[in-house]
Amino acid sequence: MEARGSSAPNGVREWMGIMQFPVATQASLHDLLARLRKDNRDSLTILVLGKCGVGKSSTVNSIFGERVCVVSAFQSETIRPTIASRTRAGFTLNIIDTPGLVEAGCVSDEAFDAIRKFLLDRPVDAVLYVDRLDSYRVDSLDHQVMTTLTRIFGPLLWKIALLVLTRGQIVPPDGTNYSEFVSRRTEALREAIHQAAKFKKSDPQIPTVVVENSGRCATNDDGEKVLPDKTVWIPNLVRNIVEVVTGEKASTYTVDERTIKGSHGSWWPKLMTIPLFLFQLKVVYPLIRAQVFADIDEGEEEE
Ligand SMILES: Nc1nc2c(ncn2[C@@H]2O[C@H](COP(=O)(O)OP(=O)(O)OP(=O)(O)O)[C@@H](O)[C@H]2O)c(=O)[nH]1
Ligand SMILES: [Mg+2]
Repeated sequence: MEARGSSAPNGVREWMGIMQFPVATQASLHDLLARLRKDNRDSLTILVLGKCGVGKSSTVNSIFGERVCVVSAFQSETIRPTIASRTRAGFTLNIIDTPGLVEAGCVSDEAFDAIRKFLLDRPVDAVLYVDRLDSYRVDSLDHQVMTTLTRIFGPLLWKIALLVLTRGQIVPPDGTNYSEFVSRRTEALREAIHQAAKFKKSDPQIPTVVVENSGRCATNDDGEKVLPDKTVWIPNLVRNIVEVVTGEKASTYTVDERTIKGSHGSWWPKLMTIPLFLFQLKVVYPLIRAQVFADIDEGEEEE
């Protein structure tokens, strides 16, 4: 049987970064790769999306275990979509890092355009929608970003998406319990996504994973990076991605010509042109015609 998943580009570099993970993390990752191979997949393509500076590139680097993307605290370093690929034991992992979806306080049309063009004919197996855990509000800009994602890429994008919350090592304000803080932030973002994605009430919630990309992330006795609630987050993130990919709802998302031309989801304005044309033909045109003939008759009578 032919292997499933998006194809690997030629000349892909060996995934050396995996070897710098502690042995326990490496073992978990190898188990997960084996699960994918069992599902007859020899490659995986992950798309990373989110606002500026939320930690998209840092998360890509954390997954690969090496610096494949430029990261900066002070300016947008990711100016166009880029794909990084690494191969390990016959399996290829491709991750597409993208520019921030917000520019100067507004949704960046330029970023959306660049992403949809980049995605043409590049099937995506899973999407990471990245935001910060240490933000307290879901504001109108968040809603705009999510709604624009749905409008441009279609609701299917969210069906293969995971919500990834960076800066997982925070100390919640006002003595709030860590788990409670994570739940409240997660719920607020999930609700906004649920609305923007036009999910039904019965649709499952988007899976959520907390990560900590800082080099100063706490570790457990095995040297694995852990969150304040002791979750070993790198295998947890990859496990969630594997579940999205192998789950019942799994589907490889492709941006087609229709999406590129910007017509996704906007069929109704076109449909509206038909009654408008008929209205002009049957009502406006006869009225104008009658008025013109009336004017001509009037002119002739005056002569
Ligand atoms: N403490 C901490 N800092 C993080 C984390 N993730 C990212 N950062 C920092 O946040 C800043 C922005 O990170 P990037 O990875 O460049 O963010 P980005 O979303 O790729 O940014 P753009 O490409 O500009 O949209 C950098 O200073 C990172 O070191 C995290 O989990 N914890
Ligand atoms: Mg970046």
